[in-house]
Amino acid sequence: MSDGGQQNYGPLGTALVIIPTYNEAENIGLIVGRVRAAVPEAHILVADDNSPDGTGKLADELAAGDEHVHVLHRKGKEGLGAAYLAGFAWGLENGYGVIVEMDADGSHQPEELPRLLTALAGADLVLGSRWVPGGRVVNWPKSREILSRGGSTYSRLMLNVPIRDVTGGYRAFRRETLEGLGLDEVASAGYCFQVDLARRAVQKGFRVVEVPITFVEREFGDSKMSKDIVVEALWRVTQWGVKAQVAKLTGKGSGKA
Ligand SMILES: Nc1nc2c(ncn2[C@@H]2O[C@H](COP(=O)(O)OP(=O)(O)O)[C@@H](O)[C@H]2O)c(=O)[nH]1
Ligand SMILES: [Mg+2]
Repeated sequence: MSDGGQQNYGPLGTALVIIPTYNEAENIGLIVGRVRAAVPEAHILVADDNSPDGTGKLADELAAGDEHVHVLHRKGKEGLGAAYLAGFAWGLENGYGVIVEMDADGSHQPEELPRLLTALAGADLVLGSRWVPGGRVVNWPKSREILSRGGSTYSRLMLNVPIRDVTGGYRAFRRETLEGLGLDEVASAGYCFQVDLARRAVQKGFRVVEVPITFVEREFGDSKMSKDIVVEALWRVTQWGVKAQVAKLTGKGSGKA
């Protein structure tokens, strides 16, 4: 990496903000500009799944004019999890010390990133959290809040992880944390990708800290959340939870699902 070295957030190294995109043409310029302004020393990797609306091309144009912006072009829509895994591999290969997950649609406010990065000084994984005191959601219908809160509570109880917002996708990892999670075994694609990473971090003994965020529902473009993604998440969380319970009861294994 040619341009590392500037560090405003302690000795952890340069941060890479990974932004997965699928049809985010209206958002990509805005979000990249906001990240660049909020955390000027960080780099950005847009992980685009060949968006039909030309998001990848717009990202290329941003990258051409700014050496802090990079683009990973993927061949087609494979889900958020697969895009992140490819982005993590790219970030680790290129020597970044901190890797951040952030949505493209403005729900995760770049202006809050300095707080997440500061918290990483005393943690291995920082979760931007809607459901701890001080956290909140703006412009969500009540039904969506109930689904999200319910999903987090269900996951917390099923998996026995002491995290209030297990499904959130605004996160900062130390590189060593990602290296220690066993990413090769992660198969989850949708929301349960985030649950999977969080439960792995807890199981491996990493220090996981939740920092309150204000999550703002997107103004532009459409959500890619689908019923399939929710069903996948519930099903996998249930499987992991049951496996862990069985292992505990029979005294077999370490309780890892
Ligand atoms: N590369 C890639 N990005 C995706 C995919 N699905 C969703 N995203 C991105 O993941 C982020 C979160 O998705 P979003 O639709 O906002 O989900 P929601 O916030 O749960 O409604 C956005 O930046 C999306 O563009 C995908 O299949 N591939
Ligand atoms: Mg969104």
